[in-house]
Amino acid sequence: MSLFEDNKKRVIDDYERLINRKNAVADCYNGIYDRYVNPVLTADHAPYFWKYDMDPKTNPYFMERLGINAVLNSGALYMNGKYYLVARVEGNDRKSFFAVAESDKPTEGFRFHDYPVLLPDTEKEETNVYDMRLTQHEDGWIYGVFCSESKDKDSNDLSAAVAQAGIVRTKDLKTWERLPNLKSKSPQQRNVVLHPEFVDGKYAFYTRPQDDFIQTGSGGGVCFGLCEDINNPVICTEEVVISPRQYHTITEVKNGAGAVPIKTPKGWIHIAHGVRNTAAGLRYVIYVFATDLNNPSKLIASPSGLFIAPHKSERVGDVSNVCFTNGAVVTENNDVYIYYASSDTRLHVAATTIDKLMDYTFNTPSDPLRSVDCVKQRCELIKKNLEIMNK
Ligand code: M1P
Repeated sequence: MSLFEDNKKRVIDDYERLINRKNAVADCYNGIYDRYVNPVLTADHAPYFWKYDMDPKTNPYFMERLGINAVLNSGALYMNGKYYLVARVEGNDRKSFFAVAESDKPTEGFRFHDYPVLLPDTEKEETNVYDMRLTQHEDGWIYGVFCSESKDKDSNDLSAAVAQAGIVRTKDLKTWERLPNLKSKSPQQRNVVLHPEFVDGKYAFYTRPQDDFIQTGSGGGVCFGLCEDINNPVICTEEVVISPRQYHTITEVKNGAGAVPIKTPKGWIHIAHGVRNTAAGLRYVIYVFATDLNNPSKLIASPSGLFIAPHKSERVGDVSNVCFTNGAVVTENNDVYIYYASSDTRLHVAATTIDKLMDYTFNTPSDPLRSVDCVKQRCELIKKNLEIMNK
């Protein structure tokens, strides 16, 4: 065999082995969810024909021409018995794009469609796109809300950027119609999520107003606002804070909506992310809160602290110490799969059920916000347990 054929065979064999690899529950227990041993998507899941020129005349060494650096933050959908992920795929050139991967199983076997998503090019200043949240809305469309990033032309800083919420919609995850970017009072928006139901007859968005591209500044946390017309999307109400940033908590520096909220008999469960600062840089973890079924802007439960943090090798990657989610699905059996990325590098899954998620959300005590009260809270648990254990 020629060098070209040798290398091609190796690459194709490795790819097929990876896609067909079985996954298993990882050996770490908390009773809340199961982690899995292998990530569900990595840079190596990008098809070889996205990266290599397969023509021996123009690529005699079978060399990567357009490499993929990372596959991460993914919107998720469960539809007609199939699991769909719309992942953020980042090329070696640092530009991200969206691509749909699908599988018959929630925890393994994800294979990308032949072509990435071709977004209609309606925002001419847009340089980068990432982190799509997929909402199956009661109006019949599947909406994708994502970060649309462009250079901040008013700043002398070369890396200054503006983040806005881009909106697309589809019925089949193949053809995408682009709507105008969402308008709100905030100069910057990221981590915007569309609520799946009308609220007071209007479209409802979870927003994250921020003064700057990175710093939220005066932005108080995850907000909620309504929009009359999705074809001309403007937040027409005050953006009210529903999950505030708080001093000395996991949301001190910033937070942001994650997966589309999950409807349960007790309320809407939100799986979001919170960010704190450390001497080693920002630490991103996933946390949970719940809002009222009839008034999704009203916070009704706030379990204490983090829900998922980067674990073992998840801690290390392009942006280390990051755990981030923008997609979760619920099956007809009330199984819940939460797709989360680690360290802006690869995508994992955590599996739980609606019952467990409700138990966690509504029966985990909230953060008393001071060490002295946290230790009292823990002592009450210890006392109760020792009484049971010593009976
Ligand atoms: O690098 C960590 C995350 O940073 C951003 O989140 P936030 O807007 O809350 O800072 C996002 O760009 C996200 O993609 C990224 O994973």
